[in-house]
Amino acid sequence: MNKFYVTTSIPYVNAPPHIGHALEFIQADVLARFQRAAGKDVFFLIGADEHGVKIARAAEEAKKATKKFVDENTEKIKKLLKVLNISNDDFIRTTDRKRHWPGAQKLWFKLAEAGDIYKKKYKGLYCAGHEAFVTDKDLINGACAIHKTRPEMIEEENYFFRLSKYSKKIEMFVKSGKLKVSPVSRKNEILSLLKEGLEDISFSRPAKSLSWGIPVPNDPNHTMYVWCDALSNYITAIGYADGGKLWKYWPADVHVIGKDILRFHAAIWPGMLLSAKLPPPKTIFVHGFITSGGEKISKTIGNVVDPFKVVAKYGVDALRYYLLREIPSGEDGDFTFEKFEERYSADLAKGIGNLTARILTLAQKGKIKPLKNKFASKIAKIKKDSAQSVSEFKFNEALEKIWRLIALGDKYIDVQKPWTLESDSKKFKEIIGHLLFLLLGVGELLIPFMPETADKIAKHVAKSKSTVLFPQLK
Ligand code: ME8
Repeated sequence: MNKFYVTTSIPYVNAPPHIGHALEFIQADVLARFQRAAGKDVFFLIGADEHGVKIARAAEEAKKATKKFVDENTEKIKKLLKVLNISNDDFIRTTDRKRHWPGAQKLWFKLAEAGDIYKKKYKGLYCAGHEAFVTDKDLINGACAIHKTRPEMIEEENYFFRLSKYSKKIEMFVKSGKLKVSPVSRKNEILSLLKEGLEDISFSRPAKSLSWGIPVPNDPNHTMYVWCDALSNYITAIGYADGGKLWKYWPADVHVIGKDILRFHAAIWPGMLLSAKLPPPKTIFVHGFITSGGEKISKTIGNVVDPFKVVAKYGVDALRYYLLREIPSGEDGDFTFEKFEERYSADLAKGIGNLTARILTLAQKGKIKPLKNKFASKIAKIKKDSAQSVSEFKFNEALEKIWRLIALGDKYIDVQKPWTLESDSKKFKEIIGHLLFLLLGVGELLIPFMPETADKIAKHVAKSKSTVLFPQLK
């Protein structure tokens, strides 16, 4: 099987995309680029979650027509993908009536056919932030622990999905690794939930309280629950409704998601797939949350980090590097401009930037070809080790290993002092030849992480022309 299908979650478009979304896009992009470079037939999907109470309300508050409001915010996601140099092959919107609606409705039919959809009167607390019913466990002093807002008491007749029926099977999938959940801490978290047994979940809302969504097939008085609509994006985008050449990509090899939506992906989604007689995704990789100065990122606190501004000031690869290197990929991590500038200065300007400039400035002095023998085995070893880290989703470790090669290059120059030699001497050419080979190796290793830098290195080595990859900060 030479295919590799990777997805990110689809952000809600109630607000412009933030640094947390950037992290997720970049992590998934590393996986896609890594597998492409390894020769896999990659399909990389991103999208936008455009339905639900939260979005309809945000549009109202902005005094905009809902469609116009979601169009604008989705455009911002697409713009961010460009700015971050994300190599997604496709983009699915849940308001897409050609691809997404028919697929989501077909899935509903399949669940109904399996006898897994039924109607029930229900009374519960609904948190619009979660787009889910919550229980007392989710509340602190009556307010949602995550969103800090009071959930609404709702009593209505809804369609339910018989998730309870699949609880044991999903547990088996996760336990056995047929559905791998990474890191292991998240696997344990979901297993403890599965051990308690899953309850059936509400799968629709009356159209009078939620009209911004996909109508339930054959019952326009009901709108599909936003999570049922959203999760199905992973299959509707690749032609679930009517087959076609993209369908070969299912099951997904990796869903990249954040820790707050683990339950939806590792419990509800496999349940839906089981009911529809489709295989589960192979792996769910769960990243942590980015805080800003140690606090949850929030408009009220005023610590929102705008990824567009960071890229405009420091360049795309500086942001990619920071998010991949400083945030331990499966855990929470912090963003501050102070830390960002520290990393930038030490690892980029003085690290890879300086090494590249030193080598290429010296290489300009003569027509020097990269020489393979000295560093080849070291590079091969780091390639293998960093690939292992990527396969475990440990992007920070992979980069740390690649930076060892940079340190090795620096040390070699300092010891050999090539600037003390005649530039047409054999020794000089040899030393610089080894260094050029090392630099090419670094560049190649960086392709998935910092594609623009990797490209610049390859081009400048080919032309023997010096360059400033990361200018010193003023
Ligand atoms: O959950 N740091 O959308 P969303 C890191 N539409 N990641 C963060 C983050 C932070 N501070 N805040 C959010 C949704 N995320 C649904 C998904 S998928 C079928 C539907 C992550 O915009 C979050 O964990 O609230 C999730 O993976 C992604 O951003 C989108 O979050």
